Amino acid sequence: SYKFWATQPVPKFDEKPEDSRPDGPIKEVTPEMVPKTAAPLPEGYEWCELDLTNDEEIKEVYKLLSQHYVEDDHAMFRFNYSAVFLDWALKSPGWKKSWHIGVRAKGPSRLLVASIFGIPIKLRIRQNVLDVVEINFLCVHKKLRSRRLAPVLIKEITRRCNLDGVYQAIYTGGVVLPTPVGSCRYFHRSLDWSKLYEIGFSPLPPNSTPAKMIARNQLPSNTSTPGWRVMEERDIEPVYDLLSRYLTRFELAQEFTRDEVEHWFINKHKPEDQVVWSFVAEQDGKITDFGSFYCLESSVIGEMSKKHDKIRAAYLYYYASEHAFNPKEKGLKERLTQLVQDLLIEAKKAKFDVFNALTLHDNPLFLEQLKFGAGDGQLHHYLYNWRTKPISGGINAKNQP
Ligand code: YNC
Ligand code: MG
Repeated sequence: SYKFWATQPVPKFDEKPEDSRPDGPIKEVTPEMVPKTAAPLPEGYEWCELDLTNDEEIKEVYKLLSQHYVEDDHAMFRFNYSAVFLDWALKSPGWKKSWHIGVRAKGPSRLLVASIFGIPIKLRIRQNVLDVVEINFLCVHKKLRSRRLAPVLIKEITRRCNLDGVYQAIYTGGVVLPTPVGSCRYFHRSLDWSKLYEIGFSPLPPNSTPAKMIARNQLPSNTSTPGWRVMEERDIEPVYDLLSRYLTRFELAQEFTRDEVEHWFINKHKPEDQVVWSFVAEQDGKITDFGSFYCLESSVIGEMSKKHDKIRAAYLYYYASEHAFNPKEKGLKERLTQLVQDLLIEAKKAKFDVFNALTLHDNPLFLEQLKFGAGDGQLHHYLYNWRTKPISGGINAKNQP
């Protein structure tokens, strides 16, 4: 099996970690050998570039993904990335239209039936900093599944990145492919337990009652981190400085520019369209802490959709604290627990139903104490055309299909 992936520059499952070749590309690409044109598609379909500066085209991508993108294993929920989210996620600094690829049906409908997207980022993998493409939103219409279209899309985005001198990629997925560089699990923290119970997301544990579960998930009404407030434009530089230093703790992490900090963390939308929420703690004029989450709804698609049609989920995004560097301060575990509790309080205030986090970065320090429970979803992280030993923590937290 893995007929396609066996042909690609990714590690085989049986490559031993003790086989300690130095970090580096698996395959050298000769620029002259990169094809100048796209491979053909099956009869009746054609390639297109998606123009995300055009609201109509964003809506087409929204429609494809809202009907055909990732579902949970039991087909109860499907991610419902909003048009505003897609605009934010795909038009980050340095974005290129040529890395926003679609497949359309020929003929008058020109229906969008498949997509794959890349954005450029700088990624540090241990001691190496690389210009890579972050791949996301690979999607094929349900009626075109199992026709080997996905490999064609993957090869086409690879070709275009190679033409631009980019030879490595990072991507994530719930499916097991050769070979994860790291794997983590989703954890969930109920904010509206009753709603989550009604749609079959949260179980009622034996020996508990709904009243007990609601009480257990109560949060304080006020935040407790000293100097806590919404992040503003004037905080971009200090957050950039703090986050950059914080991310050096990890073996695999994105290297942000100042403009990326602005793009990813400053909300530019009206309240009903808000995608990202960011907060800082300021003490004596200094930013000591930073934390953020983003909004990603899921559609309820099974029987339960009669009760509620959407789950409003907040996903823990990046955070950083000076307490990681200052041994005189209170411990990092205690501080992060307080900071993320404040994010939970803010998410509750912003009417989220659930707060999700992965077991990466420093998250294992606070998940249990803050009453997150393990979900059944896994998320695997992959590198394309780069050999390195598996990584235990510290992975790019944003890329979550
Ligand atoms: C997947 N998620 O194993 P083998 S995540 C990569 N990522 O190949 P077909 C995947 N490969 O086993 P279908 C994959 N899922 O023969 C399947 N595959 O080697 C592999 N779902 O292709 C699979 N979105 O077209 C097999 O399958 C081959 O019709 C089979 O299409 C797959 O965005 C898919 O989960 C996922 O829309 C498009 O099921 C479809 O089933 C679908 O016959 C719902 O494909 C939505 C969904 C995936 C979300 C994501 C990250 C994608 C990363 C792609 C890899 C990028 C590599 C780097 C490229 C740039 C390099 C440079 C420079
Ligand atoms: Mg297919």
